[in-house]
Amino acid sequence: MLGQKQKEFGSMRMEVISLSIFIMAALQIGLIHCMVGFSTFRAAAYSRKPNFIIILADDIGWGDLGANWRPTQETPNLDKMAKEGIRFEDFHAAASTCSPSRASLLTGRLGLRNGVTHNFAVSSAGGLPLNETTLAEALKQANYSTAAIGKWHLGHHGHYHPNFRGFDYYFGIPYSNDMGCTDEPGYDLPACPPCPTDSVGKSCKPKPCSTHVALPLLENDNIVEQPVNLSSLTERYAERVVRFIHKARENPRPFFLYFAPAHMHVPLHCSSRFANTSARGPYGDSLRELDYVIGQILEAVDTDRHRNTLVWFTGDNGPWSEKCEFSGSVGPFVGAWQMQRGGSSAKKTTWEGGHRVPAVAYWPGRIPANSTSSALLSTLDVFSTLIALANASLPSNRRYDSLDITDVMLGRSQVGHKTLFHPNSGAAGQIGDLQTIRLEQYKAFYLTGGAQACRGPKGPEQNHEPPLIFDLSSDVAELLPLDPKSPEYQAVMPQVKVALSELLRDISTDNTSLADYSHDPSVILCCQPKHVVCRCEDWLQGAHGKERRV
Ligand SMILES: *[C@@H]1O[C@H](CO)[C@@H](O)[C@H](O)[C@H]1NC(C)=O
Ligand SMILES: *[C@@H]1O[C@H](CO)[C@@H](O)[C@H](O)[C@H]1NC(C)=O
Ligand SMILES: *[C@@H]1O[C@H](CO)[C@@H](O)[C@H](O)[C@H]1NC(C)=O
Ligand SMILES: *[C@@H]1O[C@H](CO)[C@@H](O)[C@H](O)[C@H]1NC(C)=O
Ligand SMILES: *[C@@H]1O[C@H](CO)[C@@H](O)[C@H](O)[C@H]1NC(C)=O
Ligand SMILES: *[C@@H]1O[C@H](CO)[C@@H](O)[C@H](O)[C@H]1NC(C)=O
Ligand SMILES: *[C@@H]1O[C@H](CO)[C@@H](O)[C@H](O)[C@H]1NC(C)=O
Ligand SMILES: [Ca+2]
Repeated sequence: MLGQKQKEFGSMRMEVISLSIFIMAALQIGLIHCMVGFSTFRAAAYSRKPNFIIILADDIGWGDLGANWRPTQETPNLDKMAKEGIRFEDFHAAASTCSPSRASLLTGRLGLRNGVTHNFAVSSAGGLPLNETTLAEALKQANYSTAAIGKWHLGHHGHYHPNFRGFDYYFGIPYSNDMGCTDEPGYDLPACPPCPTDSVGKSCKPKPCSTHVALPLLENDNIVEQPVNLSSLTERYAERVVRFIHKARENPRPFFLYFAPAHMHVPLHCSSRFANTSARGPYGDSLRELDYVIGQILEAVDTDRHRNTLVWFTGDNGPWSEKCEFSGSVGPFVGAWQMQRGGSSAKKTTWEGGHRVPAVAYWPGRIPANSTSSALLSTLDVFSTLIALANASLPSNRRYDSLDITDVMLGRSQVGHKTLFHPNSGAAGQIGDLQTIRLEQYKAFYLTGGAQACRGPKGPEQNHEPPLIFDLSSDVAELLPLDPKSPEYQAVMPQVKVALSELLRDISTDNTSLADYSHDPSVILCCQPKHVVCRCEDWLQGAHGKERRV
């Protein structure tokens, strides 16, 4: 489908491979020539730029991290990571749903700037706009070797594929794991029927399963499995993650690994090893599996005696509470004002449960152990922080919403954002709009409602003029808004207004992008168009590696 572009990409890969062979050869010659200088070479290798591993879980709740929330017991490795690193308490996803949150993490810009305001579909022709520069592109410019393993969800057609967005290597499901049928239905509600095996007939219909096409697994631009076997997916992700870390370390270049597992998005899955091991049911089993992979990553990182790898774990948005017991825990951030009126206060919404996510950074020797920061931070900050640590440079013809938080991470500062803007992400109102504003400990809502609760209604859409303002320092549950007549409200309200109008003015004079959200059935990833849901496992097994190109 890519035609000429695909060929270009193929030859580009060849160049990368031959370049690394050249570097390896040069290094060996160098070593032979100056055996005496071996320790100098070691010192040079040590002083090189840091490696980065960003782990982005899907739909995980703030309360799913044991170090955040006592009742949770499924995350011993993440808790250890927190104990030996830093835990960010007031850390927020840049949006409350998948594509916009991921786009902001990788560009350091809000959806109103980068154009990604809602999710892409299996038939989306577009993706993250091509003139947006990704973190991977910027790091690649600074000599990093790069890989994305796991969920992408920023466009899969043509040049929107991760291999064209700065990632040398890609392995994963190009969107959410509920965007296609599979054979071993997970714990989705209701459980989706398996993909049909007959090549003719109907794809299975029952809602909410979107099962018109089987879920594909990609390795670079090949479909290597369709439908993907979700039971063994995590094992394969872990194996590739660990292999990438070990291989990249042999390389003189530093590396950037973006690992976005399917956990904790429904359908929940785990290998038989974790099935029925948690008192919390399927969600807990799956959380334990995620934590196990984190353990494997830490182990791989810890074998590097130079300890030059920053591992940063966080989530893309809060729990999808309409999935009931198959969704995560918001901890104390229950969004009580909304709950009392019906409707969800988690994923898709701008209540804390929608965007406050667990966040832990680990870098022994650099990050002080067992530290906690209560600075106001965002997944937007991953961008500027990594760029700064890599001494990489950025296009200057656009503005960013990202903060370099190196000093906070290294325990030298407690200063984060003064304001954060939480975009509408599929709940009430115009998608992408900024109608919830965080200012220091205060949070103002101009609009509430619009997301569905577990077995319940959607929250009624309600405009607030003047806005509801909560003081999170005394009301994390967002229960009681300040009295508009109170001096506190009167003092905060004008600041909120100014902050919002300044940001909107800044965006209106920035170079912004528009994403193409059009649909085109021909872009649907399908390894066997003659099959009703594109099942092709038999064909692949017989094909001796002749995988189907996307
Ligand atoms: C990248 O590596 C090449 C060769 O290894 C070197 O010449 C170049 O200076 C490096 N660039 C940066 C930005 O470090
Ligand atoms: C999926 O993977 C699991 C675990 O490796 C295996 O037991 C099962 O047979 C696989 N299913 C299919 C359809 O290949
Ligand atoms: C887990 O429990 C369920 C329900 O009791 C059962 O159907 C399933 O076989 C169990 N799985 C394993 C791997 O023990
Ligand atoms: C970590 O910090 C907490 C509170 O800040 C303290 O209670 C605990 O003992 C510390 N643990 C270690 C291993 O230092
Ligand atoms: C960072 O990059 C600038 C400009 O490219 C260079 O002058 C400077 O020496 C670099 N600093 C480090 C620590 O590599
Ligand atoms: C927008 O892009 C143009 C062309 O690259 C540039 O001259 C201008 O300074 C940019 N504007 C901003 C706000 O960066
Ligand atoms: C991206 O391209 C579009 C259309 O060509 C332009 O309007 C927009 O300003 C560009 N964005 C950036 C960040 O340069
Ligand atoms: Ca998500």
